[in-house]
Amino acid sequence: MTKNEIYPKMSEAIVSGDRAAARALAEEAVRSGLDLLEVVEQGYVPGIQKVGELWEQGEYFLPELITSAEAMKAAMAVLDPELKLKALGSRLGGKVVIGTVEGDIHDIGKNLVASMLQAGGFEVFDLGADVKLERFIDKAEDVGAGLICLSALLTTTMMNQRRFMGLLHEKGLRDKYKVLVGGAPASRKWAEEIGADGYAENAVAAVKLAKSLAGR
Ligand code: B12
Repeated sequence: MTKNEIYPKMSEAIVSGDRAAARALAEEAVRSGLDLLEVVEQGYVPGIQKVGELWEQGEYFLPELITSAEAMKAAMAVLDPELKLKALGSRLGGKVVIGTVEGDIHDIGKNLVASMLQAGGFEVFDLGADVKLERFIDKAEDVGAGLICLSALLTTTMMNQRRFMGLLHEKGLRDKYKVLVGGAPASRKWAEEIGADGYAENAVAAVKLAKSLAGR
């Protein structure tokens, strides 16, 4: 299958919540030697974006969202190890701690950012979703990370990105780490307002920004 044939099928597999198809198409992409970063961005991400639109238009409800999210995870379970392998040769020592802030269980976007950072040569410590703010700091201290990435998808939980900045200041650690924020309600203006080091609207932009903050 060519890219033009396979990408719409990937998107469709996510929109229809077809886990088996999402997985099989990812396997086919790996077998055919396609650029897997492009596969994620141009094949699967448009699908999950479409799901978001359908939800906002009231056409999709929670069960559809959950099956689409599961399909996305099935595809990423195939692609992630391959992206990691690809990154091994180019690891340049940047360590990143990433997670979705406490109170928030959305993890699809965060997982994409984590995968792309890994593929971009960073060593990624993914704490998962609904992560206590202190854990980000504990982990970063533990592994000697330079960058902390906070994802938030709810207008309520984005306040935890602000709280996190306060916590870093309180602990006297603000200058030790670069902090990136992201997720649908965040913006460049928000990052500035809370004193974070940056905001990126998608996973590709996040990698670019992380590299420039890491001086690469
Ligand atoms: C899928 C989804 C779910 C799934 C999540 C499954 C999962 N495992 O993640 C389920 C069904 C579980 C869910 C639950 C809920 N959801 Co929901 N969900 C969505 C939906 C449709 C898509 C989110 C998504 O995955 N997008 C696709 C990914 C690829 O995009 P993304 O997350 O934005 O990530 C990209 C960028 O933002 C960026 N990025 C993300 N993180 C980071 C971090 C950094 C550091 C950087 C630099 C960049 C970055 O890069 C990513 C890749 O390009 C959105 C609607 C929308 N349009 O966003 C609603 C949405 C986020 N949900 C919403 C709500 C209200 C809820 C619930 C409260 C619903 C309920 N009543 O129970 C619960 C939340 C429970 C909780 N405590 O967290 C609202 C939030 C409203 C608000 N403004 O606060 C939204 C906006 C829908 C709406 N319009 O009402 N949801």
